[in-house]
Amino acid sequence: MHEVVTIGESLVALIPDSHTKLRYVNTFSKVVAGAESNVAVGLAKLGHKASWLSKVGADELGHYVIRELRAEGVDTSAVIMDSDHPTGLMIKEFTPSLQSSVYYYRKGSAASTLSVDEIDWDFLRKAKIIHISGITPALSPSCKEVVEVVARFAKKEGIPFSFDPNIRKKLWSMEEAIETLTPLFSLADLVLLGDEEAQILLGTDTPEEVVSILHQKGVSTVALKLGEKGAYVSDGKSAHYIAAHQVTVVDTIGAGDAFNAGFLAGILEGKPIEVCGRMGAIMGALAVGSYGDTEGLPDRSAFDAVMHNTQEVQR
Ligand code: KDG
Repeated sequence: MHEVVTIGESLVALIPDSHTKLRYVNTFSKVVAGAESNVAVGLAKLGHKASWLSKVGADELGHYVIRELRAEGVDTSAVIMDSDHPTGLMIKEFTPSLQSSVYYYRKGSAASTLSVDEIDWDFLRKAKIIHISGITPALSPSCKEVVEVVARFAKKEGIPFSFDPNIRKKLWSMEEAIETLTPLFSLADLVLLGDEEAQILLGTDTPEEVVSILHQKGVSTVALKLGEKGAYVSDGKSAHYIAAHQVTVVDTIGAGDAFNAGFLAGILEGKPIEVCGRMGAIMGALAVGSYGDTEGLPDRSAFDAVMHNTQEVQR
């Protein structure tokens, strides 16, 4: 049994040990990255049953990804190992001012070859929520088809489909992203998006307008992530501004996925929408305090300590 199934590519990420151009870096650490597996890790750390469905290469990096995700408590039983394609790789770069960049080496990766006939529908049917980000359809035509077919399957089966557009400009053109991602809103029950993405896909980043447009498209629950300004969340009955939780920022990559994990944990626990928003904001803030995407995420007791000591979340 699983509560949330996420589908998307995980990569091995190399993190430089110094804040300079990659040409001058000699030492890297390796961690696992990937928007959907980040959400699964965040949920598992909070005590929820999260599964990650994907493909990795039948190579050392593929074994590493599976081993790490399992160690964090994520179910990887549906992951396919592919002998013909490699595990994807990305390298982060930090400028002296801590601005992060990402370089991808993922074209033709195992995950990008995932196709509809490889999906285990019985496995998906057991989910309480299916979560996918807009990175997955950007990977290849077959991945795009997987996302569209899974979203329609979720609707037919009455399984809430949670969608984060996660626009990655390095993976496709803006036109392709808009054309592919916008129709997915109408198939989603939960939409978790950033304000820049709202501007690109919906033509506005005004929180009340974003929420109203998405509710009109049939989305029941919306979380608009506003970065250092917090979030705006709505379930159609009430809407709330959620203040950001104060932290020292080291690397902002992964914050959105961490927010999603906290928010979805709140939904699974039947919490009021405002509390789901606070859970998301706390998880998002804790993710930016470390260089990897998920290393800063708390386990349940550490999370509860922050949640309960924080009467008013301030920045
Ligand atoms: O949200 C963080 C992700 O962007 C990162 O972990 C890598 O999934 C990734 C991607 O494709 O950019």
